[in-house]
Parts: sequence; structure tokens; C-alpha cells
Amino acid sequence: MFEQLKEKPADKILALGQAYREDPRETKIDLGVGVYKTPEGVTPIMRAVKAAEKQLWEIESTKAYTALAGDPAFTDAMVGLVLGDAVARDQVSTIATPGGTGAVRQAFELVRMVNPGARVFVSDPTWPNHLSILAHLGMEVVNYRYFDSATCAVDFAGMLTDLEGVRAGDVVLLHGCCHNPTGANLNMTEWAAVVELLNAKGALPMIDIAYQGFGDGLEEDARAVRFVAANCPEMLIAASCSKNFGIYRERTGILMAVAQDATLGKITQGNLAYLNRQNYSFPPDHGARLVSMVLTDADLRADWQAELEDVRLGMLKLREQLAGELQRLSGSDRFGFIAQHRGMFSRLGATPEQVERLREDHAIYMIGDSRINIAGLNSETVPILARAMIDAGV
Ligand code: PLP
Ligand code: TYF
Repeated sequence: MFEQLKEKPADKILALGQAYREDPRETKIDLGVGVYKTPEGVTPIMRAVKAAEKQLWEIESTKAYTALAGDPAFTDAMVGLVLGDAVARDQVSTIATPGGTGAVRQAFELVRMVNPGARVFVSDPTWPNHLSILAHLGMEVVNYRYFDSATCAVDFAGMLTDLEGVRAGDVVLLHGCCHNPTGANLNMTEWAAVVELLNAKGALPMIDIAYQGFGDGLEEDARAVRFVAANCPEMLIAASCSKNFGIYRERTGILMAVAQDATLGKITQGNLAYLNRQNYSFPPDHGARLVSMVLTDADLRADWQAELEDVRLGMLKLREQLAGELQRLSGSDRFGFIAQHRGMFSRLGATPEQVERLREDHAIYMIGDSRINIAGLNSETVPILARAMIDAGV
């Protein structure tokens, strides 16, 4: 049967990483895959995570299965981190998942199980895996306008106009903070308008939050998701621990479903556990255990928050440096958006040809849509990027 298989398109982000590794030039700069890097270019294990790992080695007494829905210590701690006290705990059902991607996949599967005809509205652009998973599941996708490439800010009027097209039972996928790939985000007034529209139409909000703590702070980055939870009858949340705990390869994430009341919450919980069983039985536990240890131990949590805050502020500083450098070199404010964007990414607004020139002439690697990973820079490479951008005509 394998002879019937067709080549699958490669993941463009991962393919770029391969091209970078194969480039022999010593001056090359990797602004591709969304992985945090220190100014020295390493992706560290966070101090609190390492400390938890050491403790865990001492105290873990069994590797027997966890619960189907994952360890309740993890899911409770994550509900606290993401939702705070926005809704009653018994309205929230949860499953631990392999990464945020697993949560996204399970969320779509839940929607398809309930309503096979549901359409999923996604921002244009969005994280490519959203589209690829939806296509794989055979679900209908509708794009809504999101990014204005002239201003490199959110095209909110366009977004609202396109969301007017949602019908009851459709799903609207939103990024909770730090939009990937653009870095442009809604303000709270805009979130309120989106919520009003979705409630009027009877559409279901789904929030993907993969960068809590990378934008304006842990609490600030959760404001939108908490607002939606408090103001919509139902919602889905896919949260990733890959970035903010730096445990990418441990595959740690969570799907939360907020129901109208505890009775519906209980049925939803059973369905989420059912989906875990169909796909992989028990979710991975090692990363989840580290997360629950960090979140529930006051000292570990304080140290984790301090380190995460340093990461966030370091990226903000790089944003300001890059915007400043480009202002100086271009003599204009047209790159001011870089300091306004939040999270790991900014879409620079360069054409595919300019992106290629940056790669060929300057060994600077960014995604073809001109998304850069800010954390791929340091104070020495920022001026190099800025000069190269001007040179490439960006
Ligand atoms: N959603 C978005 C928007 C992302 O950028 C990512 C990236 O890593 C994820 C989800 C999920 O990541 P992971 O599966 O590694 O937790
Ligand atoms: O957008 C990114 O770079 C991150 C990491 O298939 C990533 O979200 C990239 C590709 C992929 C999974 C994660």
C-alpha cells in the first residue's frame, strides 16, 4: 500500500531550519523557528524547571499511568495560570495533551464530533499548523482579515466585517496573545467587540495561547482569554507550556473547555477524556509534572516568573533596539510597529524577494512571509539585520 502514498508538503518553518543548518557562512543569523534563545544563541532549561526535575528524580516513585485526562495537579495549576478566577472551576473541563498542538488537534476533533459541518474561522495569516490540521481533519476553513500589511498592525475593521459572516455553531479561532506569525494583537476594546459579535451570532470562540508571559506579562497576557471566558457562554482554550516553561520537547499542553454550568462541564469532561483515549490513551506526564511542581511551589514559582520576566524584557529591548536602528537608517518611523508588536514574532512586511535577498546576500534566515523570531537576535546582530533590511529595500 505504501506505493500509493503521495509526497506531503514540508513544514516551511522546519525546512528553513534545515537550510540554515546547511549554510556554511559563519555570520549566518537564524530568525526562523519560534524557540527562545539567549543572546548567546542557546535555548536554556529554565532554573525552576531544572530544580523541579532534580526533585522529581528523588521523589517520583512510579511510572504507572496517570489519569486519562492527565494529572489533576497539572490541569488545576494550568487552569489557575490561564483562567485565574474568571469562571467557576466546575465549569472548566480539561485534558492534558502532547503540547499545545495536541490541544489544538483535540479541540478541532471535539468540534467535528459535535458538529461535522462547523466552519472554523482563522486569522489571515495564522500559524500554518492550524490550517494543516484542519485540512487533515476535513474541516472547512474560512479566513478573516487580520493583518494590514501597509501598517503592520491589525486590520480590525476588516476583521469585524469578515466575522459578521459567522453562523451559529461555527468556531472562531483567536490567538490569546503574541499573535503568530504577525506579532500584532487586539486591544481589550477590540476583544470586547469580538465577544459581542460572537455572542450575537452564537459562534464558539477558541483561543490558542502558546506564549503567555512573552508579551506584556503573565497576567496581562491572560486578560483576553479570561475576558472571553467570563463573557461567552462556552469556549475552548488550547494552551502550550512549550515556550513559557521552555519544555518544548517534553510535549506539554492542555485543552480547556468552558461550559455554561457544572452539569454540562461534567459531560464535556467525559468527552475530552474519550478523545484522549481514542488518540493516545494517556497524555505525556513528565513535562506536566514539572509544570505543576513549579506552579505549586512558592519558591520555584517565584524563580520561574523572574526568569520568564527577564526573557520577556530581553525581547522587548531587542524590539526597541531594532525599531530605533531602523528609524535611524531609514530616516522614517515606518518600522515603529516592531516596538509595538508583542511576543516572539514580528512580520516585517518584506516581500518574498526581499526575504530571499536577505538570505542569499546576508545569510539572514526568516520565514518567507517575513516573520522573524526576535529571540534569534542579540544586541550585536540587531544593527546587522537593520542594515541588511535597508540594503534589501525593505
Ligand atoms: N499554537 C501556536 C500559535 C504556536 O505558535 C505553537 C508553537 O509552538 C503552538 C500552538 C504549539 O506548540 P507546542 O505544540 O510545541 O506546544
Ligand atoms: O511557529 C513556530 O515557529 C513555533 C514552533 O510544525 C513550531 O510554533 C514550528 C513548526 C511546527 C511546530 C512548532
